[in-house]
Amino acid sequence: MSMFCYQCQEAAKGTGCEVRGVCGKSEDVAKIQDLLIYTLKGISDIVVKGNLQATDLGDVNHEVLKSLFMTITNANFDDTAIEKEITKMIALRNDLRNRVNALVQEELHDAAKFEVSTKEDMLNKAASVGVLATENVDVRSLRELITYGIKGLAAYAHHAFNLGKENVELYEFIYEALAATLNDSLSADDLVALTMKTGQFGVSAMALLDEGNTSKYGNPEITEVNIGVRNNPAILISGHDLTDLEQLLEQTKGTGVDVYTHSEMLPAHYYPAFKKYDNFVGNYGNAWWKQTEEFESFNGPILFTTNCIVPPKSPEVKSRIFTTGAAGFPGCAHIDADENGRKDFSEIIAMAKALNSPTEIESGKIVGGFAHEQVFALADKVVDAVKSGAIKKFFVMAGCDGRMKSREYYEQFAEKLPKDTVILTAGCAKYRYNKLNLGDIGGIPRVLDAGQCNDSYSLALIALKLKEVFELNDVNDLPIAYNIAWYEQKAVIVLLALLYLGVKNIHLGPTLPAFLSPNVAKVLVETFGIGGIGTVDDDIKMFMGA
Ligand code: SF4
Ligand code: SF3
Repeated sequence: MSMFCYQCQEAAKGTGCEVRGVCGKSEDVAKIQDLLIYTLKGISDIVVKGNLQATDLGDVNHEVLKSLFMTITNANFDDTAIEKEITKMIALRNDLRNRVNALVQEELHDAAKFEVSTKEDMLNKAASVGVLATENVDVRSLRELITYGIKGLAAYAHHAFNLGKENVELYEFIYEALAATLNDSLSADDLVALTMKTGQFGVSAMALLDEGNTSKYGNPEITEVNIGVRNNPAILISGHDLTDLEQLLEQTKGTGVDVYTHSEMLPAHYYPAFKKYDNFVGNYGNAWWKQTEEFESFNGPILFTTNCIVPPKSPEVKSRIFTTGAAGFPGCAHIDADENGRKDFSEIIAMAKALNSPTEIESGKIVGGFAHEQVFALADKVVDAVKSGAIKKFFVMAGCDGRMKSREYYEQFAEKLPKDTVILTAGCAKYRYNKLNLGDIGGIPRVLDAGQCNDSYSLALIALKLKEVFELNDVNDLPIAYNIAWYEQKAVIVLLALLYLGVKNIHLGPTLPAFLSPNVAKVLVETFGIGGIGTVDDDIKMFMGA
């Protein structure tokens, strides 16, 4: 087998990509991503066995976050960039190894000691350290579930770090968890317990990012976002990093170049701090997987701050794509930060000026900004609507969108839900129904968008607030159903976070993860009532208790 990856919902045949990723990831990229993860596990082994303190590790902590982020689905396809990262992380790893005594050094795992110098070495080494290196399918399943949760957690911690927020306990946990995935003495029960702990730290990571975003940019507020276009040249910004957006807006203001958000950057419009930019004009397009055609008609340059990149088919579109941070694509210009974190986007701005303005593909507005503070401000209205029976049930439909036809389920589900229900959403899953005219209930829109996937944290806070208001002991007694769509590893950490918070009976679709072995899936079903999806009509009946 040339490669093996089953970390996302679109894994080939529902079991795993073995020749080339459905996402477009090549065999080489898949393998060296495996080797990068193995290197990070080696670093973690040294930190844990050597009892090193995360506070003393300096840059290692941030580089580990970035490396993990580079391996998230659709973040980085650039084998050269990943090779460089491996070389950098091996050097950092070796420095750490020299800080622990000889006895500890003797106990270290191969991941903490192997050496590679050429790409060929890397590919050879990668062949023996990937997912399938763990033979027991249940142990493999739990190790990967933890690793994918850690990838999602690291992505959120990386954004928080960019915003100047850190929590050393997150780093400590990342090392603990990654080192545990190398430890053959741990039982399946130990790994299940560690999975729950991953959810606990997932909550902390999302809380940290929420604090970073809201302390810097204010609390999201109800906002109408234009989905049409203006006649100025423009830049499209995609991904999840708000600090990149801020720098782009600062550098484009007064230049005559407009900025539009794409996919998961849409919720940036909800933050008060970005409303002062006259050139921040709207959102262009839909969820990530539609970018191939939408980037054609955008006409201007596109900046990816994170996932989800779809490999561009047209050389012309490719020449307009730029990446930054953990994102990367071979042949596309990558903009690095200087030592002060400043990124120079002048090349993108110059390109925008030389190109046509975007071609309009839609018009009108969408509404969002229902993060925790905004919903708390409406709490009386919401509580009254529940008490009077005007709102019968809330449906948390957060998560990711994807290209599988089976995801039409979510659009139909939203459309067919009874009119006395409200959808709470976050993440790019919303593009399946945020342009449908689902109306409102006494002024409360029937789709409340809290923001990006990480803002699922807001949805959890809203649930906890409602539990308090209704004086309930158990969050599961609320009239809230969970019908979540997943795709990549950030959705994995969101799921684990919800499980940690005690949420039961979450339905996950469009398919259950390929990385859940039958026994691990059984534990999740029996302990947490996790389920898949069926037909729209049957599921609505089931959720409404009919
Ligand atoms: Fe396949 Fe998903 Fe892995 Fe890409 S990320 S190789 S689509 S399982
Ligand atoms: Fe979407 Fe990639 Fe997951 Fe942040 S942009 S939710 S899939």
